[in-house]
Amino acid sequence: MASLTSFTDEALIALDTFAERASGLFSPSLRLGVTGLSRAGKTVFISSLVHNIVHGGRLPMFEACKSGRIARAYLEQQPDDEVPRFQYEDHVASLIHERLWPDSTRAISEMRLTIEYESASGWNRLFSSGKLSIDIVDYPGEWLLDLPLLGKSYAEFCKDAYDLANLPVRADLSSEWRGLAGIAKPDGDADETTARRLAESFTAYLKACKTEERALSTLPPGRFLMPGDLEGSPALTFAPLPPGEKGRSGSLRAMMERRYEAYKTHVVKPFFREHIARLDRQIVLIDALQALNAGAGAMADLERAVTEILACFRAGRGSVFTDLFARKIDRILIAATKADHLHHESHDRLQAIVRRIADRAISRADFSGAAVDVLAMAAVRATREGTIKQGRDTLPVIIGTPLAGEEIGDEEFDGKTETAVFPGDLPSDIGSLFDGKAHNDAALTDIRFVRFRPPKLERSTDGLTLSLPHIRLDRALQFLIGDRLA
Ligand SMILES: Nc1nc2c(ncn2[C@@H]2O[C@H](COP(=O)(O)OP(=O)(O)OP(=O)(O)O)[C@@H](O)[C@H]2O)c(=O)[nH]1
Ligand SMILES: [Mg+2]
Repeated sequence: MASLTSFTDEALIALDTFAERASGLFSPSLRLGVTGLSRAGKTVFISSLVHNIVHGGRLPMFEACKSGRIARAYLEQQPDDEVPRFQYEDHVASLIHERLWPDSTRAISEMRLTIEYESASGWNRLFSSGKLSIDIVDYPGEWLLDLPLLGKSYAEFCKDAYDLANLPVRADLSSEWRGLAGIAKPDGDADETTARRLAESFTAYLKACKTEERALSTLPPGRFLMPGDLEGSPALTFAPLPPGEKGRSGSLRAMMERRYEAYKTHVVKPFFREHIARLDRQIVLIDALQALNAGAGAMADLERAVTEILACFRAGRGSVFTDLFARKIDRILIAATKADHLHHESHDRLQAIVRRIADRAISRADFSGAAVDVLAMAAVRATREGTIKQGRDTLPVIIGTPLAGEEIGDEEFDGKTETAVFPGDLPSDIGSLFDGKAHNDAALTDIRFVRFRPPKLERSTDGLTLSLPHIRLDRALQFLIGDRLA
């Protein structure tokens, strides 16, 4: 991979990191990266994490909480004034009171959660402040897709885009854009109308790849799917051209290349520098169920996206910035999200699938020096478990309220009725999901995948609403921050 950033970026990041470490001596803080492609469950994870810590949720595997050492947890003013605050209260209100999931995140936001605790050991009590601030940033998952672009020239971007567009799972969706690009004249004079048409057509192709039926993941540039404040901006008016020689000055290819480079410099690098390079710990959320449901092409594409993105966290060794950065993220948790869609008997298999996706990513990137763990979890548990009798068999089922419009077979749900669903099993031989022999358009498992509404919360005897139920959020917290509260 080409060098990630220029010297100026390296110096800036080194300076930032140094300043933060120095200030961290006085008031300990930890930047937790919640990484995940769009719809992986970042916003729900952040909301549930804060709600459970602030409201003393059931977190038996989170040691500080279990042993009653957390005195107080609250939201505080965040460190970066220029970043909007994460709308925690709104997200929790809609999850709990309206039983609605948050909308797709359209812009960046940040929040600081401060935990006051009592150290477990007398020694630590003497030297620690008994206070830890956790800074968390939420952003549209699409933007992560841009990080790998930092290491790619325009020529490499074009080649990769064409290689992907020709895959069986994409060829029909990309044909219109490839047709347009095929008749454009890369060496002809730069022309704004052609550039705009190509960018629009390429964007339409990326959007089509993202629909539920295809559920593809490797879809850069991320701002084409989620422009944020760049909506309609000329910074997004470029597209890949058929691979070829470098364009002469003034040509369409030269203009596209210039805009691609400007996109990296003015859009991608600042995001990387300000939000990604400063992380101390990271949880990577992976929604494998969506891809499994869509087929082998979607699984391969998910693995590709995760591998490329994780490589950015450990790329280009040997520079001032990467050496600093590489030492910084010391714990990475890879989490299979939405495990509440499966009966707990399948959780181990879901975990194994995500471990397999991550194993490949980790073996290609260099994660030495960081502790890595893998976990199947649900930040918000929307279902409970039960059994139903069918003839002489007893089937494990999950019970929840499917979202309005969800279907199983001929049945369409109304969003109000609680239903028992037999979710089906994940295969015991997960190798078959990755060996590429399965058909692209065939689902890989017989899981019955429906989305559920957030759960109806129980009330305690004194009428208080209990905190959001989850699966293994406590284990995730113990791994991510447990040692900092020891
Ligand atoms: N059942 C269940 N569904 C979940 C859970 N977490 C997320 N979901 C579902 O996944 C969808 C996406 O979750 P978000 O938290 O909005 O995902 P995100 O990663 O923030 O997505 P972007 O903002 O688009 O990047 C939600 O609307 C829910 O349908 C969970 O723990 N359990
Ligand atoms: Mg979100």
